[in-house]
Amino acid sequence: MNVEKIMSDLEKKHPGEVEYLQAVREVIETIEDVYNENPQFEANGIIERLIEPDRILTFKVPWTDDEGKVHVNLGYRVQFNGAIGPYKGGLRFHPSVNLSILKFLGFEQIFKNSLTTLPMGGGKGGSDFNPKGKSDREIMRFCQSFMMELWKLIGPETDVPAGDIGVGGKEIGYMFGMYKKLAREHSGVLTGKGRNWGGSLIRPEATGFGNVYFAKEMLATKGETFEGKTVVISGFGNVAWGAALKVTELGGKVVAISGPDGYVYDKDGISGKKIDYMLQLRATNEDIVKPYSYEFGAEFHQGKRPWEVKCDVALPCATQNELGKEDALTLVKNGCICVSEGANMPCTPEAVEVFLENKVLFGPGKAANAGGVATSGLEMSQNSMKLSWTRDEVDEKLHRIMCDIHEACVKYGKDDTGFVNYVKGANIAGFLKVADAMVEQGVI
Ligand code: NDP
Ligand code: 2IT
Repeated sequence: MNVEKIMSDLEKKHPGEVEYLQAVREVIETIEDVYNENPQFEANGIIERLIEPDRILTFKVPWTDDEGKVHVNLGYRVQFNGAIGPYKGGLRFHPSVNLSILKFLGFEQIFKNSLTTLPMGGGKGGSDFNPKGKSDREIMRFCQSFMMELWKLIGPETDVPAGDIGVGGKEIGYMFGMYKKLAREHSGVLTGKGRNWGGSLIRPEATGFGNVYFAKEMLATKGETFEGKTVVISGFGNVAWGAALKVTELGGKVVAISGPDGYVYDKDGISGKKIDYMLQLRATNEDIVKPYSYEFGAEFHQGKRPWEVKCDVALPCATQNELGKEDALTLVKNGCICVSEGANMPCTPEAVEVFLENKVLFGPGKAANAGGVATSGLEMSQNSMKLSWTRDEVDEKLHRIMCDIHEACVKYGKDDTGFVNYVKGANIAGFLKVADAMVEQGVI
């Protein structure tokens, strides 16, 4: 494989799709050796077939606001690769959404889903719709309009979307309602459903829990635990709150958490009812973290990112490319020993390089945040069997899966000095399973 040739051809075909090109480059650079050692991959054009999505659906989503004004957003579904199972991946509603972002997310999802050990292909979708400041009825009308197009492409054995940024239980509910009406079936077509209509326990907190389980395994390779560790988390969404809960449960102290308005530093730790309070703030759609500082006497740092806070462990859980080289250097200087990505691709390639050079335990998103989609996979299993597992059963399976993912990363990422490059490990382990399946299924 010639990495530079592949990248320059791809760039010519898709100019300006920076996030997508960034994600592809990271994977192909790390799998190059394994690819070249297996001539059947080149003979079957695996890389050329893997880096282009199977198909992309683009559609308009018209909806009417509470004042009667008509709006038009763009909707997408990228079905990237279905070699090991039905397409599976979230839907993102955020004004920044474009095809480059959804293609990067769909591409990452292929390897992440492969790592979970469950039979799921990779996909992603969403819209540039901004749910912030919208009423419930506006969100409902948008979700219904979105599903009136999307339903033709998805199904419990074809493509199973879920949540991501801006899409939580409420949006999944509205979309499921419309799918059910159009398809005339009550099935596991979406995950992250409500508990009473097919949802799985633990799914809302699964990504955050899984991220902390993964970090726990990384720390254990150095004889360390979360007990007494200082932790900093970015974002305050679905992923961040699950991570904050689990860190606290394992004896760590979350001292900073960020929202769109800046970050709070609370030396006493953000736990228990303080997390409940932040969840309430989030539900109001207002500034997220500033009121926290009044309520609990914590410091508020307007418009700043939390990476300047001294910590042992950093968990970036907001969005892509939110932690750059300077942030990474600051974290290293302050003694941070572990970074585990709750978000997808939150660290820039330059930041990742800093962590690897300084032998920081670095868990890439496609391994470290796979707990969310893994629990979606467990939801699909429960739907197929028409039964539901207890909280403990789901949590135990999630924990096992995260340990297995860690083991796979170590298997393929450990070098002669004993250092584990989890980026390389995750990419190779995720890739091999998909590539073997593609070879076995022929050129399609
Ligand atoms: P939420 O919408 O619940 O929260 C996202 C948080 O990130 C919010 O605080 C949001 O602030 C902030 N954010 C979003 N976009 C941007 C941006 N462009 N710039 C700065 N801040 C931003 O989403 P989730 O918690 O579900 O997702 C967070 C991350 O985790 C994403 O990268 C997602 O892909 C990833 N992930 C999610 C999984 C899931 O199951 N939900 C599973 C695996 C990964 P604001 O509202 O102001 O934009
Ligand atoms: O990025 C992700 O893995 C998710 N948003 C979850 C996808 C899913 O299908 O549960």
